[in-house]
Amino acid sequence: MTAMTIAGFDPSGGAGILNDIKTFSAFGIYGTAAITALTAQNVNRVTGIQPIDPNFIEKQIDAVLEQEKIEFAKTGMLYSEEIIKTISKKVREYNLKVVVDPVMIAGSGGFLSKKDIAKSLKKYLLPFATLTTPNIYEAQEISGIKIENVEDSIKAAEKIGKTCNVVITGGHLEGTDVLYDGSIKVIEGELIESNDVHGSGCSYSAAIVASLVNSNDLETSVKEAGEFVNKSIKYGMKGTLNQFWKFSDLFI
Ligand code: PXL
Repeated sequence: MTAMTIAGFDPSGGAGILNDIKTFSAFGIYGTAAITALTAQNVNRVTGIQPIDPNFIEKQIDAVLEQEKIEFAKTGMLYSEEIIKTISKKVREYNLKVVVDPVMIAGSGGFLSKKDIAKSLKKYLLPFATLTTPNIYEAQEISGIKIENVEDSIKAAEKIGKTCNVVITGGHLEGTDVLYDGSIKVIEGELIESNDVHGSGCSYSAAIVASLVNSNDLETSVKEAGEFVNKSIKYGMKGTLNQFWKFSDLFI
């Protein structure tokens, strides 16, 4: 039961591949990772970005897939059109079912992508994706529709849905997620006030992948991931990721 994350490295451990691996573990899934970019950051600011050479990203993916078959993967920070094209090629080469988290800006407001990334995602990666998981700002960039309420979110989901399945997360819409997987499903959620949400988008897309690996369908996976992230925020991201799966549990 293995999954892969293709994403950026956040040394604070809150987001990016470190978060994804912790989330996979919380679901009992073994995580593998290909790093697309190094970042220097903490919860307050991004102080540096070092994108990885696309040829070296390919090498990482090839090395992992040479060893074992992986069905499901997620992408996070991809940074540039060049990297997006490379990932698109690999997704097709290995028939990966990929959940695309269209990361654009860090929670702190720092940029994690070049501008026009939405256009590149739409053109090169979303047509091959199993699902994309934008928040309302990312969904606005992808769809060109301004989102101020759930009605707008539904319109944007229908538009993005012409390219691939989508769930627009409701962190900015009182917790209401809008899923389009052939038809619209409005998933009411509870909004938990917190300043500790750094990495919650990463956890969400990784949890969807983990739930898919655990043989759940898309709608169930989306709901399970929503509950996981809610609990993580409620009890503190750090606390919960550890609480779900403890090494010591193996020996009970
Ligand atoms: O949550 C978005 C995100 C994705 N990837 C990396 C990040 C962040 C947010 O800070 O640092 C590497």
